[in-house]
Amino acid sequence: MTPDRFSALWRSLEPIGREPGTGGYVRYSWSRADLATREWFVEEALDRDLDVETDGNGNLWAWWGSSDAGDAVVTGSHLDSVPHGGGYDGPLGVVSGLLAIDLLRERGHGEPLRPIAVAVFTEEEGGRFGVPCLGSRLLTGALDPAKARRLRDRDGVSLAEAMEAAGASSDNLGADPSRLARIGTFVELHVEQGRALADLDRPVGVASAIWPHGRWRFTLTGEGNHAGTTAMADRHDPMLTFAYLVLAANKEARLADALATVGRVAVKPGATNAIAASVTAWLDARAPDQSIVDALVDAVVRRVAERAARDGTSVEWTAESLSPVVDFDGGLRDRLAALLGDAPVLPTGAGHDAGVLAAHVPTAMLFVRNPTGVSHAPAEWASDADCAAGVRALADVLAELAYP
Ligand code: HGY
Ligand code: MN
Ligand code: MN
Ligand code: MN
Repeated sequence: MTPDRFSALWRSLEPIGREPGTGGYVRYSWSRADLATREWFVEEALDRDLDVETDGNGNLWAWWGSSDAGDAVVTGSHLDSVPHGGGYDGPLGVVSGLLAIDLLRERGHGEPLRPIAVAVFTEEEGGRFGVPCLGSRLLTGALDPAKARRLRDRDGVSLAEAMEAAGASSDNLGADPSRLARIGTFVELHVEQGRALADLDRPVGVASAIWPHGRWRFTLTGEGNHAGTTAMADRHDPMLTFAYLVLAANKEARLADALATVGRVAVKPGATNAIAASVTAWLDARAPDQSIVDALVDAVVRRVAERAARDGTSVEWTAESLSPVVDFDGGLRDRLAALLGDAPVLPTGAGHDAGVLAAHVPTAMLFVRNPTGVSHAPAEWASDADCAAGVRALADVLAELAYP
């Protein structure tokens, strides 16, 4: 597997959903760009004589070999992006899965004793409907399908309406135990979202754990009024409370050696000449340990409530999605690290479908070096040479697991 071989397949996917100018990606689930990436995947899978299925949750599965023994070796990742995100987060795992099958065949491997599948999980980023790992959470029963059906995007379109508009039925959303039972192991290859491999000067690593993390929605309510006729002393401006929320999250995270981000905000009415009536803000909090996340959120809520009392505003908050810590299967992790020439073993603060699957099947993750360390932004990058090394590593892992 050469860098050019990797690049040839990569370049066929790369332009889909990329914004001219910024180079960022907008690939929201069930959008036109998403449908184009789905079409790309199905075509590439059929070109490889893989059996392609779309499950009731909209996840795609491309199978090499079939058996009901429940020992399938599944790889893959996701194709959706955060708004204006990078191009490698997700797609690298999907492209690498397809190329790893090519490489196994070139090495002379016939149909695997344990079926191999490349999976594409839908709405991993939660970029459109707000709940990350939507497809894998529905598959595993971690998310109530009725609640999922009602999730709405920024334009008020529900998941059910978006699926139907895309020609997909939302009637079969929900846990799929028989499909889950087919999976023996899940191995997700992903671009590293950090610089650990760059600092170690290694192209491929193995994940040890995913930090616990969650998303909280804060609704700050004040009094809308005219910007030109309301004295400063008479205002109850939720933007002040919002500014304090951002500062409190930042301060508490630094104190706790944790990570807190307020990356999304919605202001109503959102007029230049009107004092905001309400502000909705989303907090993303992460740390190596659940108790640190809990303490951080408690401290932020407490400080914002105190500030709201001073501003004459009110604050309501709710947890939108929580991902507990994931310690990957140590046996599988150590076996793969050894198989890959004592590859570095490292934790990640990013969430993944592998984190959801890990509660049900032995799961591992491979990381590919990202020299910029940047992710969820257009600067996210991996070299063709490192991506080709990732494909070779994934093929070694699939050979180890699917040809016992
Ligand atoms: O948010 C995350 O960590 C993941 O990239 N969805
Ligand atoms: Mn991501
Ligand atoms: Mn990802
Ligand atoms: Mn006016």
